[in-house]
Amino acid sequence: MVEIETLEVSFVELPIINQVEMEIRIINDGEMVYEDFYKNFMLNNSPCVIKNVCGNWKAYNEWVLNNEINCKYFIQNYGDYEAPVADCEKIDYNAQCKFTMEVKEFMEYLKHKNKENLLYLKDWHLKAKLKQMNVRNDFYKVPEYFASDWLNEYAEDNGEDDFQFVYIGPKDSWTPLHADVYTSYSWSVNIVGKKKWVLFPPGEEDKLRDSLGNLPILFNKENYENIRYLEVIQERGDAIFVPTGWHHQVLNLYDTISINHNFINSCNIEKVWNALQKNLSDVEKEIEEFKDSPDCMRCSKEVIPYILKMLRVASELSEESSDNVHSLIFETENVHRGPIIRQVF
Ligand SMILES: O=C(O)CCC(=O)C(=O)O
Ligand SMILES: [Fe+2]
Repeated sequence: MVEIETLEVSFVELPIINQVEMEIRIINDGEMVYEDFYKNFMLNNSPCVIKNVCGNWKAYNEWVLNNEINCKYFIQNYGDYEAPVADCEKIDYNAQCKFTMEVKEFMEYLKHKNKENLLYLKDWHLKAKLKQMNVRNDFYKVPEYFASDWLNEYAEDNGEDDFQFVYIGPKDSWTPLHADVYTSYSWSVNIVGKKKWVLFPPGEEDKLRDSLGNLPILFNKENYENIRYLEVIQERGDAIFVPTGWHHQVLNLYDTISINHNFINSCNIEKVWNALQKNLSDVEKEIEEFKDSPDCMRCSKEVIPYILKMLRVASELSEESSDNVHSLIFETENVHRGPIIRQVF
């Protein structure tokens, strides 16, 4: 075991995202010490791919048979659970329509070669569900680079919905262009299959907005010029780190399962706080416009709980971060991560 103070921190050279030739860094799990990952990717808010993070996960070994989704396993173990499903071909207000399905029903759908529709099981809180059912839920382990996670700790401590999901989609299913909840970081690991990610550095998405300020549901490079973005192929066993405020869209190139978390820690807390405040004032402006319309009641019913939740999360998180976020960086990480950081080194 190495003392933290004695570690030498070596910086890797990073691509400069203000130049057009952006490229994504690809590293092997364990190849970089935590501090370097922390500084080069989390503090720097740069994306990266980490190879081979999940070889020993139960999910990696039991959910996959002959390099394909082991539908039988899901039917036998989780068949009666309900999961949220998006219909990638039914779009309403610039979002995919969502409903719930029993997992066994979804697996039967997945087995069909000629599918009539394109369904994507996503945002499934499987880990929380198994915990609630008192069933073993150790089907994966958070990669150590992503272990500092105030958002899910907050959710757990307060008995709220967590931000830990399973995604299962057939070839060609997709996720629209978006930035993550509260502009948090996300990580995502491919248990089986392959995804194509398109990632935009913060602010670049503004070039995609229409005259009303709306973003397209999907970015099509044919329709734009001079947009800086990264295209990344994520293979089986790879993790991708999506930094704060980077818009992204995702396409499943094969039948794919992934596990992902949203997370916030000392590196992005300030950005998240600023984004939440901006979000809040945008929503206030929108409400102002609707104030006298007949839709106002419906609108406020939907929007107000959302604002309240944002405010609550923001204030709890900022309390934890104190006035000077930067002074906490790294010291906070070391204290906060406690036993975890010791495992890393
Ligand atoms: O895999 C997907 O379809 C979307 C995942 C995503 O948006 C994320 O991990 O932030
Ligand atoms: Fe996302």
